[in-house]
Amino acid sequence: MKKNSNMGNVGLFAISNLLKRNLLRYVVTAALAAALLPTVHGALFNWTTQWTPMTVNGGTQYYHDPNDINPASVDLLGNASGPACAFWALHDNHIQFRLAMSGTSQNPQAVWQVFFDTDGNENTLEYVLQLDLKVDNRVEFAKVTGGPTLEQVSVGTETTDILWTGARADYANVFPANASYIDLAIPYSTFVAFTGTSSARLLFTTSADHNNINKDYPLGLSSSDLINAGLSDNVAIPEPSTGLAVGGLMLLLALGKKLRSQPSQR
Ligand SMILES: [Ca+2]
Ligand SMILES: [Ca+2]
Ligand SMILES: [Ca+2]
Repeated sequence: MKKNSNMGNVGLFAISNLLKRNLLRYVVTAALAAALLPTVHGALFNWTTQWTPMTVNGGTQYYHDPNDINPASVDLLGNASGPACAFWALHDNHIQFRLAMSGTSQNPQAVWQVFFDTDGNENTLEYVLQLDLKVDNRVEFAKVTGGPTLEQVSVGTETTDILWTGARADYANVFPANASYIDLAIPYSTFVAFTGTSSARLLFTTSADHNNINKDYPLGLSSSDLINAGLSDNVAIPEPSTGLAVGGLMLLLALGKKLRSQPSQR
């Protein structure tokens, strides 16, 4: 009996030490995660409050025709002398876009689109970031084919065409606080990984379908106009600061070294 009791004590001691070591690792890991993550408020990232207006023709604000599309929730706002209808920002490691509409909707069922010309051939669009509240209810980053007219643009819907998706609740703001804006975002690293660039000309539209453009066209254009007539000035999105990531990695290495240098209790 005594022998068994001793074996039991040894076993309990080993388990106790194992739990202590694992607990230390959990505490360190949790503290590291808390230190490295940006402050968030129930979301994966923060939205910017400092939007940069998109421009066209070397500095004119990017605009649409006002009050030319029904319903107002897909009618891009503005005119050549008015405020821009499209904005962008790089904030909290996410590329963010804002589209200004002429009205809101309680239950919108449409698609808001940001197209990208990334290869320099202005007769084609290569990618789209779109908020699809018509079919899939998510933010989608997809391959685009077709052209050179706007009505010939085709957004891929096959699994191989959809490069990335984000939940609507995380990556879109649909008429926040009942303001007539649609905001959508994609992680900077995701965009660069798929496109191989962070420099592009953009085209902003709305649609009743998730695989084409058939609602509002930019700059007073119509469906038979050319893609290149609707492209913004080139936007070169700067790389986000890597200071935090490098600092976090150094902290991680230092802690790992400290843990390894502790005498083993086995
Ligand atoms: Ca419009
Ligand atoms: Ca192109
Ligand atoms: Ca879709």
